[in-house]
Amino acid sequence: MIIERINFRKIIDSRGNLAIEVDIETTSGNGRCAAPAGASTGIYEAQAYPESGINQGIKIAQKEVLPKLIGMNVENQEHIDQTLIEIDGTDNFSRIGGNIAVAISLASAKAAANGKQIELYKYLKNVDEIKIPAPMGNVLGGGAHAVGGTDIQEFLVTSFCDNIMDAMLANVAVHSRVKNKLKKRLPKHALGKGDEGAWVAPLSNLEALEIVVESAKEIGEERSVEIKTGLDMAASEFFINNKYEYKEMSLTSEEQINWVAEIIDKYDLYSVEDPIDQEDFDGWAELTSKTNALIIGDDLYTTNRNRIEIGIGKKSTNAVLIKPNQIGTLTETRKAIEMAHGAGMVTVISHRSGETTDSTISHLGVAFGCHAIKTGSVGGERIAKLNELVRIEEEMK
Ligand code: 2PG
Ligand code: MG
Repeated sequence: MIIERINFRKIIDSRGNLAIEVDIETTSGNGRCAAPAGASTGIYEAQAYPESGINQGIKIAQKEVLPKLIGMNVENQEHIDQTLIEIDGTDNFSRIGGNIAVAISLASAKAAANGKQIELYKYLKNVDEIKIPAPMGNVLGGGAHAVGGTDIQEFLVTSFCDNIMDAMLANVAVHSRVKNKLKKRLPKHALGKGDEGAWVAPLSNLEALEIVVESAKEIGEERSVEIKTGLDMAASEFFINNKYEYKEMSLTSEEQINWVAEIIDKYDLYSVEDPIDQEDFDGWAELTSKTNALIIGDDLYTTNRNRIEIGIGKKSTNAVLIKPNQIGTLTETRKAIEMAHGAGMVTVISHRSGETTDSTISHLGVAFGCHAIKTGSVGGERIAKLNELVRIEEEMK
């Protein structure tokens, strides 16, 4: 499975921004992968493209990566990924772009799976027993993903069912119940959607939370399905001069920890992502020690093993969000997941707010034993990943 040709192509993502898509052709199979883009990016994540933009990244990749990778065996993933890291030469892929690196890395794995004529999840599988991760879907929100919504970026539901379709449908039903409640509550307001297809409405954070909790409870009872509510606070986005600045209040770090612990308790929240600023490992640990909910580090860790190691040492979280383009290679993504699982932490593989119809993360989530997959509940680029899980489940059976 020797790489014969690599093609770089510009496409657009769900926000209409340019995105990279990479095709890799080998002597026996081909792979294609496109990279997504974040809006609320962590300061420690890989830089998506070089300072001067995607064109410069493609130019460097064509000139420097291509000659090194042509002739390599795509089954040698670690070698490919190490080569990408070495050619880039920075610690955050700022020269060739983390998105270009991750698209090359994942397209290589897809070419290898294709060459073996097996599905990617099977090719990558590194756990004894595979299962479909539970779908975690954004139903209401704001933050950096919308104009005029809540300070909290995402109000999410996770449904647990015996099959992925029932779980997807339960999430969708909550999304639609939230719309009905918003229509009733704000009859004169136009209702919008954010970047991930979640509803956006002029509500306070707690009003929004109550609507989602109520909707999840109703749908759960109607369908006899276990539906849990969670948040992605993306708190680093509104942590300004050492204060958490909400529209309706301003909290010190200590007050934030207590407030989050209180709402977890009051609303029986299942998961809270990025409740604390990305630099405050100790603040995270304090919150985690106060609750049984999943406290998920996204901007805190940026899928980076060095940072996950600090979090393990300090007991900062009990869960890690995984986004391959935060770290730039498949090997690093896999090792980050293994490190988290090794420390008894739960992992959630995740889309970005700017997405393409690429569904590689669905395969990674299954192959690497992630507990859940955060990938929206509706919208073409979101359902591309969900529907791929339907296909994977069918094939698994
Ligand atoms: C997040 C993601 C995805 P973004 O914060 O978890 O929901 O958003 O891609 O904008 O970082
Ligand atoms: Mg997040």
